[in-house]
Amino acid sequence: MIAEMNLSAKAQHLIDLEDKHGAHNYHPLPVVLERGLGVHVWDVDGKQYYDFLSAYSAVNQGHSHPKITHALIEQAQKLALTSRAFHNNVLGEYEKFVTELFGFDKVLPMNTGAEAVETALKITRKWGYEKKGVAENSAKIIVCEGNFHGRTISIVSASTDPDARKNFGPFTPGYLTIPYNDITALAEALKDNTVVGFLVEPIQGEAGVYVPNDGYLKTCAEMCKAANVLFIADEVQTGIARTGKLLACDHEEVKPDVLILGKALSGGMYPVSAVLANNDIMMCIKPGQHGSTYGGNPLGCKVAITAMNVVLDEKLADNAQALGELFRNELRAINSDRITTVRGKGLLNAIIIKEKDGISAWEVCLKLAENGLLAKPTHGDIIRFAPPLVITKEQLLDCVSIIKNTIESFA
Ligand code: IF1
Repeated sequence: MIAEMNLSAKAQHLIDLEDKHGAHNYHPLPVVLERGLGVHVWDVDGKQYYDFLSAYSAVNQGHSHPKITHALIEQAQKLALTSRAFHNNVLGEYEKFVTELFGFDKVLPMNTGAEAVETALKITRKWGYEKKGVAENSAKIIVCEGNFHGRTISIVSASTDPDARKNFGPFTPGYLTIPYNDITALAEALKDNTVVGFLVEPIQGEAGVYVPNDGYLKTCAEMCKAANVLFIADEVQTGIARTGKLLACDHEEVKPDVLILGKALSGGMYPVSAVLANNDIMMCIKPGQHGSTYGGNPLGCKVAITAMNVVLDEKLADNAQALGELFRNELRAINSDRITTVRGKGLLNAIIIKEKDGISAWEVCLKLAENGLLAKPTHGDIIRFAPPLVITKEQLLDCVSIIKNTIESFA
């Protein structure tokens, strides 16, 4: 069993600094990165790795993409932040671009994924009172077991993960929790006419890349429509080409009423998130009722336009679709009883590692790092594999051999 990696004094010093001065709200792999380019990152000792986490799918366009980096620098030298107390000359251009790209009347710009989810919850409640006519303070939003939507109080109030919730109460009321991938449970929950929205991840990321049955999203969306309930898709992780289409909902030709985007919307360069909806929903929000100091700032807007153009120009959705198929087929061909499951869509994938002889997913990830590939274990036995979407076939096959050799090295 490998308990520790051999760390240089420099790396150890930097880890010690974090340990001493930073909150212990994470348990990272013992790797200290200082540079990234495309699918690669380098640690402080110059060792090169393939990045198979992509900052939890924020870096779909690859690290330090030259076009996005250039846009950031150029705009930063011109105008970074105005607040929304004044107009700026990039916001309108961005809003036109992003609404046309995703096919909605309006966008509400925020910064982080959690903020965008909060925003979607607020818009949905307001719509529920002002358009659906639900009695004040009684609106409910349906969420799924095993969800991950962020870390704010109102979002962890919708979580079923004990770590996310324990001792963070009292919680925000107004949620109904149903099992994921369960149409019958949704039908039952929709009978409550105080329900105003159904918030769902097209693939549950944090739960371990849990892909629902084909047709699940489409059926959910139709049922919501029939019940006059907003279908809210959290595509913070699944969106922006990650699963082989621009949006994971596109696989089933589903158009959400409320779309939540974040992460790769800005190519990992700067926090940009967004909520998109049509006028009948979005226009429920009036001046002074919601906002954010940084939301819609010219720097973020310019970066997001550029990052999205990279996704389109470099056909990253098609690449994710094709290489995702190849990747899962190659992983399934690895002949080892340590891998019990391979699943995913596009380049959002996970394997389940059966613990054997004291070797669990954590030890496998340490060995993968040693062999030049970074991935993070989750839930004890799952490893998520989500490389930047700019990865080539040749690079992907190289990564498959690293994974294969690593697994086989445990015998
Ligand atoms: C962390 C997982 C990924 C998200 C969805 C909203 C947010 C997220 C569907 C909030 C964030 C993260 C955050 C990251 C770990 C992570 C994650 F492991 F939890 F599942 F991506 F795989 N909706 N996902 O997945 O966005 O506020 O963070 O910008 O370190 O907590 P945020």
